[in-house]
Amino acid sequence: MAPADGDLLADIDDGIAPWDGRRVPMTLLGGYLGSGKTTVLNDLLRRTDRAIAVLVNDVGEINIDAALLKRRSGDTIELTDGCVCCSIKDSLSATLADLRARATPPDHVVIELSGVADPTQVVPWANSDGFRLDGVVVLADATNFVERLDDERTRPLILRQLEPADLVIVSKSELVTADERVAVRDAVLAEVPDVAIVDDLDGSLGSTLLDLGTRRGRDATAIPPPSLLDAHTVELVTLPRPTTGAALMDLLEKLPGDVVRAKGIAEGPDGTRLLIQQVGRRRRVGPLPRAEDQEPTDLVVIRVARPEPVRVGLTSR
Ligand SMILES: Nc1nc2c(ncn2[C@@H]2O[C@H](COP(=O)(O)OP(=O)(O)OP(=O)(O)O)[C@@H](O)[C@H]2O)c(=O)[nH]1
Ligand SMILES: [Mg+2]
Ligand SMILES: [Zn+2]
Repeated sequence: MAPADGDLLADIDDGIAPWDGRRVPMTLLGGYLGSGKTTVLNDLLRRTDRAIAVLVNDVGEINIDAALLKRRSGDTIELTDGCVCCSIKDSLSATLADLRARATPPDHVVIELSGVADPTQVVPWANSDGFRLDGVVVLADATNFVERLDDERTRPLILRQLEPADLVIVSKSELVTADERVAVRDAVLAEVPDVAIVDDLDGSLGSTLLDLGTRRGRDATAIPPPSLLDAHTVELVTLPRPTTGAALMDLLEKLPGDVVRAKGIAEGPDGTRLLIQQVGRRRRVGPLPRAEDQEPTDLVVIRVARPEPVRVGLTSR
């Protein structure tokens, strides 16, 4: 049942309180494309024995993150091909209904939001029957946060991601200077003065995600439906099979300069798997451990849309 336009609460709260009224805490993990959400979530799953149900939202047609998380958690649910805060809210409702139908509740639910999601839009689901919001954790990528905040195309989204945060994790702090680290902190605190903030030096702060006990109510209905996904274009690039790390680096070099995020799993020599990660201009191609489980994928390429779309000769489909 699709909600009417702008009627955010129409399809939540099915009216059946599951699990004898117990409410499972839910963490919303947000932050811009490539900021480190999956990395910190993987770290959490590595460190805990708790039965955590993980919902992971990738805006592309293929869910690379789910492949990366499945290695850690048996309970990973994919929300794919759209953004969970706007274009695929129905999928989220259906997924939560499936969880409610389970005889045994998970200990905790973590949703990795898409990199273009506004967490506030998802808060009503986190407080729907059977669940309660535990916290909103937002990643700020130290290598590009100030740049994204200053860029008028990405600033509105960055602000909407920051506003509801209970905790901001400044990721990739080890890649910047101490002065730059301070600049990121200052920039965050200038926008949300009262927020808790921690520096993550190596993606190892997973255990800070849980049990925050959120600090305030958030009025999602007061916020207009977002068009943040619309501000980005998602394309798929077919990768040669098999290929090599060097060939992939070459391909990444040739992508347009306005690519903000690219990721995919390629078939390397001898059936190995190569994980491709690009965030802004920073790119890495490396072997994917436990590769036998993962099918190769196309390369998901996300760009900030411009008023006049530029055709760049990507073989998208
Ligand atoms: N050096 C360093 N690299 C990091 C850190 N956190 C994440 N990365 C790298 O940044 C890239 C993107 O990380 P992800 O965890 O996939 O980011 P994400 O926010 O889940 O990305 P999307 O889901 O696509 O929005 C990967 O290559 C990570 O290895 C960190 O703290 N330090
Ligand atoms: Mg991710
Ligand atoms: Zn959205």
